[in-house]
This record gives sequence, C-alpha cells and structure tokens, in this order.
Amino acid sequence: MVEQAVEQAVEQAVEQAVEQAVEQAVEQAVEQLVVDASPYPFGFSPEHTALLVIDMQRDFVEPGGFGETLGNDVSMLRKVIPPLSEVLSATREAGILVIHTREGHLPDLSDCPPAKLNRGSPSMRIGDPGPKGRILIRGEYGHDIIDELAPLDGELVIDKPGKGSFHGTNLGEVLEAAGTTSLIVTGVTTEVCVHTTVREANDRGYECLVLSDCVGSYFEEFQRAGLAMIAAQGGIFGWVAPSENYLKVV
Ligand code: C5J
Repeated sequence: MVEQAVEQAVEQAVEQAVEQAVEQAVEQAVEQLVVDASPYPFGFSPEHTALLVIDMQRDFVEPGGFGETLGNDVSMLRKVIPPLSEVLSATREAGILVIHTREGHLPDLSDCPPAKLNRGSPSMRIGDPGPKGRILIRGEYGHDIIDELAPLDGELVIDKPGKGSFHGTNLGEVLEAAGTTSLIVTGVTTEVCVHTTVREANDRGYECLVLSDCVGSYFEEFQRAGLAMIAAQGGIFGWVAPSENYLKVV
C-alpha cells in the first residue's frame, strides 16, 4: 500500500517536472529573437535583455565638453544620435529594459584617481570649469545625457567613475535582479567605454550584441578595429550588427 502511494507520488512529481520543463522550453523558444550578426546570428530573449546606452553625455558629444578639450572632433560621435534614437524608441516599445550610463565624478573628485585626473595634457582637466559647467562632474550640465536621448522617468541611470560600466557601480546587481543575460550595447566611445564595458560584461557571462552604427569613436580606425575585435575569433567578446538588423526583429 505504502509502496504504491510512494510510486504514485514519485510518478506525479516526475510528470509535473517534465511538464514544467517543456512549458519553459516552449516559452523560451517562442520568445527567442534572432538578429543577423557577425560572427553568427545573435539570439536573445527580450525578457532577459537590457539595452545599455553608454555615456551619451554633453561632455563627450557636444562642442565645449571634455571630449573636445582632449582635441577631438565631436561630430564623429554625433553620427550615432539618429540611429540610436530609433533603437531607443523601438526598445522602449518592445518593453525591453533600458539602462543609461554616465561617466563622471563627485564634486570633490574623491572618486577620481590621480592617474586619471593627471593623465595627458588636455586644455582643461576633469573638475575644471568649462562652458558646460565643471568637466565630467556629476550634477553639472555637461555631465548629463544629451536631450535627444534623455532617459524617461523611471529608466535607470548608472553613474560610473571609470570607463567600464561595472567598475565602481551596482550595474551587476541591477542586471542580476532583473534576470538579464543579454545586453544590446550602444553609446560612446567604441574603443574606450563601450569596449571596456563589453569586456567586463563578457567576463561576467553576459552575451553582448554591439550595434555598429550606434557606437561611435573620434577615430575612424579605432571604430573599425574596435568592432572587428569584438566579433573576431568566433565572437571573442560578443556580436556586432547594424541597428537595422536589430530593428527588424525587435
Ligand atoms: C572616454 C568614454 N572616451 N565614455 N569615455 O573617455 O568612452
């Protein structure tokens, strides 16, 4: 009698577990979107994906900001704005998590290592007063995100002291809490903050798709090489695709 009851209970438990596993597999298969990408198609589930918009700040993208004080031509980065606007709208409509980042420092510069503060010979240093407020200082006009890509109320904005988006931030915890496994990566600059973030993310187990026309560099050769490095060797850091391929499926 007891044996029969145990057998039945075990059978029921196994049946339930199999049903649940099949349901989950079907759900995942249905929700999986596939982007034509290099080095091979990038599959992702919108529920477990976040769009990262990296450092689209006035200090990098507009004349008179930090980027220009370093001697850069900001028009190279402004090309990113129209395609990224489209991606942002489509991503919001699809209900995919959107996270913005800003590179910058506390007003007393206590979170800016001297190695960063004193590097190079820019016409203005981090913390100096510039036409858009103190350069790369949190709360200043130049530090904020450009109007064209302004975060919506409730969208996460992660302030970061470094080039990577994980270093010195709670991005890892936020993504874990949201159940995120894949990242759609956009922003500036390709070879600096985008690359550092993709490398950090890749080492943490995230699958990253970088949208080639939604990331920008002040240097054409770095843009080309930066993107090539991500997808090389079978996708050593992730995948690369133009935004039109992402927009087709999202
Ligand atoms: C740089 C960045 N280039 N957001 N920052 O200093 O890439």
